Amino acid sequence: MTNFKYTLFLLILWFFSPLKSSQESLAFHGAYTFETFSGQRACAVYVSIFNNTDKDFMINSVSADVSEKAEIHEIIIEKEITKMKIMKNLLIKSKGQVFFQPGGTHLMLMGLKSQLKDGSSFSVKFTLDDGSVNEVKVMVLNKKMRENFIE
Ligand SMILES: [Cu+2]
Repeated sequence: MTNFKYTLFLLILWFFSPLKSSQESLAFHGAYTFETFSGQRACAVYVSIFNNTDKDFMINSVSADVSEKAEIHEIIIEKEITKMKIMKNLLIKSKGQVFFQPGGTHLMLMGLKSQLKDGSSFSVKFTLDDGSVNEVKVMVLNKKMRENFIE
């Protein structure tokens, strides 16, 4: 049942996040986060990034309209302790892809300006090394969906 729900969920996510038709830049797909509780100051955003172009792209900075700060974090394990480490930039090679997902690389929003409600959405901007900006819509999901992602 859980698997079915998960598959269905991915299909829905896919449906609501059309790929950019232009192959000139990176394609961002299915960006989501989970609703926050009142007073929560940070949250993680997950997204799949595809580079179908013939050149490499570097993500140099990220910003969100709902937070004061946005950073790309990777998860590292140091002396058996899991830590988040900031990535100053992220290279996405030609024909490559990067998946931001729970337990792995993610986008961290810090200094949330308001509570993120289930069913709402907001935008995140990824600035690339060629100076272009990709605006990506992030869907806010019910916390209960989380159990389908983390085993
Ligand atoms: Cu983080």
